[in-house]
Parts: sequence; C-alpha cells; structure tokens
Amino acid sequence: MNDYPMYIDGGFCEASDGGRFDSVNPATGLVWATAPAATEEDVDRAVRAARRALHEGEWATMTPTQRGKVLFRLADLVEEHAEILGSVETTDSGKLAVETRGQSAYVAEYYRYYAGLADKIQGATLPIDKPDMHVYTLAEPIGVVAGIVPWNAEMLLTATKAAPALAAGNTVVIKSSEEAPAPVLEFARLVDQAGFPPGVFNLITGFGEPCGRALTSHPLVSRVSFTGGADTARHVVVNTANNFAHLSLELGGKSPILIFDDADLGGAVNGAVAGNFGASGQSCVAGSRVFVQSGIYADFIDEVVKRAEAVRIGDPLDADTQMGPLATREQRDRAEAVIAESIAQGATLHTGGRRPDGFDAGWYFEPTLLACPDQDIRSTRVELFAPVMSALKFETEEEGIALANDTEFGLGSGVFTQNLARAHRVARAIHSGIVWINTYRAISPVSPFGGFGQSGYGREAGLDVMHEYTRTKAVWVNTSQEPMANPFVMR
Ligand code: TXE
Repeated sequence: MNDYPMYIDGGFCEASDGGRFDSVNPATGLVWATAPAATEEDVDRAVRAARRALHEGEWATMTPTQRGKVLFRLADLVEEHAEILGSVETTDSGKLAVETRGQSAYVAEYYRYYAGLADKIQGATLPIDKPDMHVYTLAEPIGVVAGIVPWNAEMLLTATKAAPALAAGNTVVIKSSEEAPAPVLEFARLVDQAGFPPGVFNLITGFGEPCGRALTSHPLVSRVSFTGGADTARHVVVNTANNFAHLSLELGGKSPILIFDDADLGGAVNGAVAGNFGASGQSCVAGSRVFVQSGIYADFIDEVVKRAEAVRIGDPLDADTQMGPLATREQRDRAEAVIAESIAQGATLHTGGRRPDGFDAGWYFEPTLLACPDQDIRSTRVELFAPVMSALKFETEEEGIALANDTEFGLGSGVFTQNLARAHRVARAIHSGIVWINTYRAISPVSPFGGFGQSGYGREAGLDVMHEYTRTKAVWVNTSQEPMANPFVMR
C-alpha cells in the first residue's frame, strides 16, 4: 500500500483533519494507494502559500532566466523518472504503461518548451499618438494559478497547466483527480528536488467538494485552468464568479473522423482505431463518430472488426498489451447502458459491447463497433470515454462535413483522404479546435490544444497560451520638460 502525502508550501503534508481516501487499481478492482483528502483549510493554506511566493521571497525576485533554469531542472528529473511516473499512472488509471511511460518522458518536453520561453515574454514600446509621451507595456504574471486535472492524463495535463504558468512567473496550485491521485503525488517528489522556492508549486488531492470548489472560488486565485467534464465545468464557471479568475475549459467532446473513398484504407483504419481504442477510448479527443464514404464503407467495417477482435486486452503494465481496463466501474457501466440503448434505437453491433471473457476483476471492456443509421442514435451524441466507435455512412463531401459539424462539441477531428485540396477544404469547414489530416491523436507543446462550443474555451500548449498566463500593464511616461498641464481636460 502506498500512502502518499500532499505537497504544500515546499513540504509534504497530510490533510488538516487527517482524512484520506483510497485509490483503486482498475486492472484489479483493488485499493493500492491512499491520498490525503484536502479540506478547505488545506486549500486556503496552499493558495496563501502560492500568493506569498508570488510577491515575497526568492521566486518574486528571480530573473526570468533563473526561473527557466528551475523548469529545465524539473524537465530533466521528469525524464529520468519517466519509468516510475508511468508505472504509477498505469497502476492508478489503467492506462497502458507503454503509453504512460512514453508520455511521461515526453512531458519533460513541455517543461523544456516553456522553460525556454521564460525569458522571451516581452512587453512592447508603443508608437503612441501623443507628443512627449513614452508608453510601454509589461507582461506581468497573472497571479496564483489553479489547475484542476482529471484522471485520464494526469502528468500531461499537470504540465500543460503548470509549465506555462510557472514560466510566466506565476505560482501554482494543482488539484489532481480523486479517481487517480497517485501520479501527481509521485511527481511531487521531483518538484521538491527541482529547487522551486516554497509555495511556488503546490500539489493537492481531494474531491470536487470541498477541495475543487474551494480552490476555484478562492479570492486569491487569479486564473483557473480546468480539464474535465462539462457538468463540473458549469460549477467551475459559477465558482469563478466569486474571484473573477480568468478561466480556460477543456471539456472533451464527440470528435468526428471523416474517411473519404480515396483514403488509404490501412491508414484510415489505424486513425479510427487510435481515435477510439487508444487509451481504451478515454481520451478527450476520442474520434468516436466515424463518417465513412459509401464506396469504402463495407471494407472499413470489415477491417475494423478484424482489428478490434485482434486487440490484445490485458494487464496495462504488460508491454504486449494493447488495451487495458477503463478507469472506473462507472465508466464501464455507462458504456454498457448506452450501447444497449443505441442497439434498441436501431444501431447494429458489429463487435464488442461486452466485458471480455476471463476478466472477472477490473473494469475491462471489449473494443466495440456500432454501425449507426443516423445521429439520433445515443452513442453518436454522448461522450462515452470508453472504446466504442460509432460508424456512419455518407455520400458527398458536403454531406460528410454537415454530419461532422452536427454536434454541440468542437475539440478534435480527423480527415483521411489522398486529395490535397479536399484535405485543406475540409479542415477549414470543420468546426473544431484541432484537425488531424491522415493522422490522429498527435500532440505537442508547440501546438495549441483546445476546443469550441461545449468542448470549452481557452487553449493549452503553444506559444499563444503565454498571453493567458500574463496580464498586460501599460506604463505612461511624460518625457516633456513641462510640468503636467490643465488637470480638467483629458490629455
Ligand atoms: O470528471 P469531473 P469525471 C468527461 C468524460 C467523463 C466525464 C466525467 O466524459 O465521463 O467528464 O468525468 C474536479 N469544482 N471527462 O467525473 O467530475 C474533480 O475533482 C472544481 C473529459 O472524472 O469533471 C476532478 O479533479 N473542481 C475530460 C476534475 O474536476 C471540481 C477528462 C474533473 O472531474 C468540482 C475527464 C468542483 N465543483 C472527464 N467537482 C477531458 N476533457 O479530457 C469536481 N471537480
């Protein structure tokens, strides 16, 4: 049993009332770790520590270059410990170790990308339209940043929030998910070694109520970056009415993949498999509505069935496993219910839709393919966070685009075609924050990530996100020899 502490104000600690909660290994259904259940008092302590570190002490007086160096050190530590970070994430969330270990190593690149940006955040000198005035802007840290992280990619999502925030000179309080608290607490050991002054980088664990609510509504928090479900996001929007914190929301979706007759079938099937069965479908960018042009529809269905039935389901720590369990029992039960409802509405189940034989423990589920006559079928509308692909047939490019855009979400999308002009035409026409052409589920610190509509707003990663972690101050300097003139007339 691993009894992890939290990390507040540069020290490892318990919850103020000593409360703890269990974390279950989804591969076994058994408790394998415990974490502190942060109270409102703990949240307040963490936020006040972050606020102190922002204005007093070493972090406030460090040069941006020095701050960057601390982030570079953290990146090296993450890379060195990628194996253990990945293993902990796998044991806690059920995600494949081959993915979590590789992703942990890649997370180092997020810290490096933003470490390098720390001393490249600039204000401007303005060509002001008034004589004898020198006006410039400062890009200042925005304040204490709260990051709310879900269970499906904890190390990565902690980095996409904390790395730009810290590079801009802010201080951070990250709350990990109650479903998989361990990765962030394992990571706390590295944060402690990296050399951040106390209070700069706090890592807490707890439930939405009271911990998430107290953090996102805290009067000293200036920026909230939230990743999670839309229902929780609505609470967070209300919470930030208290502190007027700037907010970004990354809420997942029901992303379309459009496969045209002229696509390379093998590549397109790989894209659809990656988008639906990768990470057991528990990805915010899951491409769970797959639109296939009629000429290759039958071949596509046959190919996906073959691929789905060959998927090696098993222990996510095993290097040969291709699909592990779902993270929670609720996720699995929900998938089963929606599949049953969809079949009753007229969808055809081509494969999967059940728990695999021989997996009595853990929350395993077979890769599933549903052919859907239209988008009145429930599986085409709700985000399932399970390995469930809904396939639909279309005839023309216009029809495919219209079907893809018939959604309240807008996070990711995929286009598979050999026709270059069509690829770019469709990319422009699709309403989503990310479009992948002849590929799927690729990410980078260099490329902005985020959605439209019910998928949320604001961006993570990329250069532009630095604007979301700084505030602009305009400084006016009177350079004339004369004292200030008539005080009753605006200059
Ligand atoms: O997420 P929640 P859940 C989707 C997916 C999934 C559904 C629910 O469809 O089935 O959301 O997942 C914290 N104030 N995504 O229940 O509840 C909570 O403690 C502040 C998409 O796991 O949204 C956790 O740390 N915070 C998604 C975080 O919010 C609160 C990834 C996310 O939990 C809070 C995960 C409150 N009042 C799920 N209540 C994606 N975009 O990738 C809870 N939290």
